[in-house]
Amino acid sequence: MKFNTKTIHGGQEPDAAYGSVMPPIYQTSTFAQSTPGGHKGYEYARSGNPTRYALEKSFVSLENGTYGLAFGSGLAAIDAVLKLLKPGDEVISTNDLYGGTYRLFTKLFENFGIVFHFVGMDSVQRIEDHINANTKLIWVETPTNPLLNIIDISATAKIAKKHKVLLAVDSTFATPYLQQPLDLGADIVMHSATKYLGGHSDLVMGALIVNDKVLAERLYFIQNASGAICGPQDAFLALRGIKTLHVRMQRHCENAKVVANYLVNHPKINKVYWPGLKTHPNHDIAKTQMKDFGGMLSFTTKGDNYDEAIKIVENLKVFTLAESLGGVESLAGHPASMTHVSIPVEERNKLGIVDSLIRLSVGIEDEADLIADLKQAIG
Ligand code: P1T
Repeated sequence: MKFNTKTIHGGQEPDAAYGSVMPPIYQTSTFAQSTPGGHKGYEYARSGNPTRYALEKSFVSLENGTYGLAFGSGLAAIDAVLKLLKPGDEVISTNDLYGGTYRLFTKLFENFGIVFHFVGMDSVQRIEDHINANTKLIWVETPTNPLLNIIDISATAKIAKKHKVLLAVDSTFATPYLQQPLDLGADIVMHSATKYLGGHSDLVMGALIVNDKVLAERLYFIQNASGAICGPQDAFLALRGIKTLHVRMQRHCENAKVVANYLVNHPKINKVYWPGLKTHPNHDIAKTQMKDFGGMLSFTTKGDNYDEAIKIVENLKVFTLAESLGGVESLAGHPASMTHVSIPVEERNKLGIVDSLIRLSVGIEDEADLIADLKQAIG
């Protein structure tokens, strides 16, 4: 089945009871048993729910995986991966990544004795240089949030395999429409389904997809033991959102290209971060591992100051100033004071997450309205 058919039919067939084309919302916490253990596949809804299972089958189909798990948020999914580890284990993580992931790693898991190395992953050699006998996990976010760096998944997977270390890829910005990390050698692909998979800014959810049975069983055990599942209503909404993933993503990419080209030629704009630009340092890797370049971009102004950036995001009218991304509507954010505030300021400045950085999640509105809005806001 091709990708554009999988979004609609992948892992789905009409419901066995009445032929309902959309999976019913099984709004229940428990399932009747005829005798202890005598049930129809489900016993308690933390352990499993048919609506959630339908969504997990869809995830698996989209990522060319074998096992899928749906969580109550993207961070709950990341939390489950980190619970595979023990005190003393070491993680090599992308240095430019979502502030909430950084916060989870440094403010929670460091307390449990996990050691993190935040590394610029533009050099695969740099990743290998940090591997030692305690290294258990390489955590890659690509494209990165908010600077849109692209990390070579295949090259990283080769190193992970050579050293028998797990490779997990947060593929939230790409979605399975643009890249499929398991096919490139990753062991775990993770999504904040809150974003493009849901696609309508109406739910919070996370996903993990893997191929290895033992790894899937360990993650399922963690999910069931810790309990960070998503509810059946949200599973239904995500399934509905996924049905248009391919058409939405195509349009997100087209609109982002128009916006990126507009900003590149704007006299007040300094840097534009979008992997589709030929001047982007990782453009060639993006071209090989992604189908298109995505709907996320960031930029700085020549004025390069906090007040100017804040004025621009406040002036926007079609773009809504808000955290999050990946919905049909365009959003603007100021990473230094919003999504990445958990990263220490010296670290942010070193990475390029400066006070003048503005991040756009380019939606699927008419491109002329988006450009007109940017024009009036930037001046
Ligand atoms: O918000 P949640 O569903 O828990 O997902 C966390 C997360 C994980 N990974 C990436 C790459 C993300 O961007 C996020 C969430 N990001 C935002 C809310 C944001 O505005 O960047």
